[in-house]
Amino acid sequence: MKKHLILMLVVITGATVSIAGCTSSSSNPSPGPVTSTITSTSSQNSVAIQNYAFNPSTLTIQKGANVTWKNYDSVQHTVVSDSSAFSSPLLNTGNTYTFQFNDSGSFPYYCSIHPYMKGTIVVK
Ligand SMILES: [Cu+2]
Repeated sequence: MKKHLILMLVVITGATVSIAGCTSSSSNPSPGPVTSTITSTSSQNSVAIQNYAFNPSTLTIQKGANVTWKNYDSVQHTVVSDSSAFSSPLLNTGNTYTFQFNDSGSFPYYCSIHPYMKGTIVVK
């Protein structure tokens, strides 16, 4: 009788864990408990500046998340928003620039030194 009860408890606990695991993995790709929208601020989104181009050229992120650009070229670049929402200083080789997006929308940007270099951050 007692053995039966323990076995049932194990089965129930196992089922609960697997359901919780499914739910969190499908709604949020990052590990850890799903508490609020704040979780997206900790996610690392990066754009490489390489060969006179932004890679990826279009990046979709969650509202409140950071984006970090890193210059891999041997020349200086900048990251300047079309709408002046953000603007980096001159980035030397290996330098990074990080901006937090607290407003949703589409944010096209370019390099002020090479205006043909274009990218877009989409904030959902
Ligand atoms: Cu440039």
